Amino acid sequence: MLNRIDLRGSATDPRGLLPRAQLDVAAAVDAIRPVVEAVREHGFAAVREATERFDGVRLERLRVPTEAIAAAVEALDPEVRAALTEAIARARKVHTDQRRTDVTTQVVPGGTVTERWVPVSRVGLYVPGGLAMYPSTVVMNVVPAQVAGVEGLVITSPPQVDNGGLPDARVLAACALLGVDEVYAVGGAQAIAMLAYGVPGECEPVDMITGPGNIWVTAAKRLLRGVVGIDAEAGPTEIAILADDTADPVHVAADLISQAEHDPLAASVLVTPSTALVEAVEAELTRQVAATKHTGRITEALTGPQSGAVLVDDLEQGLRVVDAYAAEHLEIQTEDAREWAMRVRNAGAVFVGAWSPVSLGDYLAGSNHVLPTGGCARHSSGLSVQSFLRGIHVIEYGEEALRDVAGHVVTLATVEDLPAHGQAVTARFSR
Ligand code: HSO
Ligand code: ZN
Repeated sequence: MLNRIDLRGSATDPRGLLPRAQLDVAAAVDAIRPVVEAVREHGFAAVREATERFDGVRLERLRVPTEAIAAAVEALDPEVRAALTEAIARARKVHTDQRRTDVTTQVVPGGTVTERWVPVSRVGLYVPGGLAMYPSTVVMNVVPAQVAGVEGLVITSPPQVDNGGLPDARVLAACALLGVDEVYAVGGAQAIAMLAYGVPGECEPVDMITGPGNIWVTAAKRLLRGVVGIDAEAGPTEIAILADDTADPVHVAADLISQAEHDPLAASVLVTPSTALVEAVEAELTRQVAATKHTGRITEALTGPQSGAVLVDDLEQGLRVVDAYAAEHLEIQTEDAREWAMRVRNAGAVFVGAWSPVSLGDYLAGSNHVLPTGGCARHSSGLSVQSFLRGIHVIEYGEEALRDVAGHVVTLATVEDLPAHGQAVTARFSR
């Protein structure tokens, strides 16, 4: 089922070895530009017109009444409620421990620099409403923002015809469980424009937008980057597994399938020195794929050019391969898995050993599941408390401390031909 890539005996750079799906976001930007412009110029009328056209819903108000949010959690299946509640509690526990503290450095006596971590004031979270409607993603975006101390947290999600023009009931329920009550029934590019520019009388503009979305949403975020802060552009999900003979093929196959379930463009990659494991995993894939629900899109993902089984000489070469690939999710299913995991340099998140599957991390490990895709793990991290904080340097020098260093300031100002910079210091001492 998987493409075979044999790198044994090869010294070539493994980068670019597995193709990654490319979406044409640039073309989509041109398509959504008029919608974004209309929202900026005409506000409510334009959001309403776009919503009628794209979602088939005529909105009287953009904001969801708070009673509807409360009603959604009342109607939620108790088992779903218990699972979401536990997911929220675990994510809160982990993210709370990870909040950074302010650091003050005494540079010289009488001269300090403090780094203050200050939350973004107002954040908009986009929650998709179609195939990829995930209450767990609401949790993964809202929890770090709340732990960071974001005060204005708003959620927007497309209105559903079958939910009386409100967003999906599970999304509303997740909002209620997280204590978010500012929710809008708006989706697509018009939602991103609403958040970025605001809609007079309906929605105040936000400072930053996070959350996944389809290509139109991604295009609108790209267009409005700069007007507002934007999180990373999420591509199709990816799992890489570094495994040796000690790995259980049943686990390996199940985990490759689990992320392939998201999308026909999802990538599932096995990296191993063991031909026996590849054969055993192939047999398991055939058996398990036939027995699971979304056989069609899983088969498409597993057989696509973005997925494969990579044979390597040994785990050292395997480590170089997974580092070059920089997967969103990396599982280590080897002997001494922890040691290998600690040597990984590029991955969105690393899952260690037989009992830490990616799907645990998707929901209940306590870690965040919003992670860099498309090789962005080489330079970026997943969503965290840090994503919602800005480090502001606070500089506080006294007279003597400034006097002591004044000569150096003047020297550097002169060398850059910016004498007024130097004079701003010397003027303080020349009277
Ligand atoms: N694996 C996805 C997140 C997710 N899985 C949501 C299930 N629901 C991207 O990390
Ligand atoms: Zn997932």
